[in-house]
Amino acid sequence: MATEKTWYPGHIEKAKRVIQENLKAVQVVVEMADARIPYSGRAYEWKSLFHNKKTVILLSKADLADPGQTDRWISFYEKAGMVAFAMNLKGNPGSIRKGFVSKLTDIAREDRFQRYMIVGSPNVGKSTLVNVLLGKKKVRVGRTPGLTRGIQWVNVTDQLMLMDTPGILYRHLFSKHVRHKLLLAGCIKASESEAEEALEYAFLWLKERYPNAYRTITGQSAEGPFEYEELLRLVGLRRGYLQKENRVDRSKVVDFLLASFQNGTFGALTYETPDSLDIASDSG
Ligand SMILES: Nc1nc2c(ncn2[C@@H]2O[C@H](COP(=O)(O)OP(=O)(O)O)[C@@H](O)[C@H]2O)c(=O)[nH]1
Ligand SMILES: [Mg+2]
Repeated sequence: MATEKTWYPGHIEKAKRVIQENLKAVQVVVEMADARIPYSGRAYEWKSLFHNKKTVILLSKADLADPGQTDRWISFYEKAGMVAFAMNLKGNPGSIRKGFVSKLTDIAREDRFQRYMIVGSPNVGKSTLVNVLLGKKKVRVGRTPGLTRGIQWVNVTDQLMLMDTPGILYRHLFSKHVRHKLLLAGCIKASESEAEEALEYAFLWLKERYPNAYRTITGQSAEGPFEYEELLRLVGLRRGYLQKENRVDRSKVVDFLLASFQNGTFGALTYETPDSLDIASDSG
């Protein structure tokens, strides 16, 4: 696959191995997924990696996701018998700490020493969470997917320890739609052509699910025909991304649009809903 190198750096395989080796040292695995892609964000072997462990789903970046859909996803996971909750990790540190500890202590209550492993795809917010819980900047946080290289243990309190881990993904992300969603959430990098496919996917999704956002971004009505090329041109003209002879600078438009989706500039949007899910094609 042409893009494999960009989204499967060699250290992911090692990360999975180290995670498995350390699983016995924790009582609970906290699986983090971006609230904008609560299912596709778990594009790794969660069944085989964590099947014997208590697993909690933490939907991060809740501030960037559609709150109604976040509630639906929490019910989706709760119906599957899991503890699930959502957080804006850029919010008030005090309430994040309180919320996290109250969710988790219920589960590990029996144990005097609580040890949690924080896992998830690259860029989902694992280090951010650990930093907030620590209350001091001790773990590196960055925009570049894959910044956390090694496993690190941190003591939150005398009784509570966390393990921050590097991001994991399937080696082969067979589903194009899953790759598109991971890209829109900033969990993987991709070639420009794949970025364009993801944008086309995003526009179609918005047209159907978020007509107001679609209209604001493209200047087009959601009832009208869908012309991807025309949308790029219109966004380029509106942003003034022009080259010689007033031709639209396509790669600038693509970069702008992708970054805007990733950063949540276009508003609180969720890229998949429990009812939209094609679960059969989503495993890798
Ligand atoms: N808006 C928003 N940004 C977040 C949230 N959590 C993390 N981020 C940002 O996402 C990026 C990746 O975070 P990081 O903790 O390094 O991800 P990691 O690769 O999973 O360790 C950083 O720019 C964070 O500031 C959140 O809840 N909301
Ligand atoms: Mg990290």
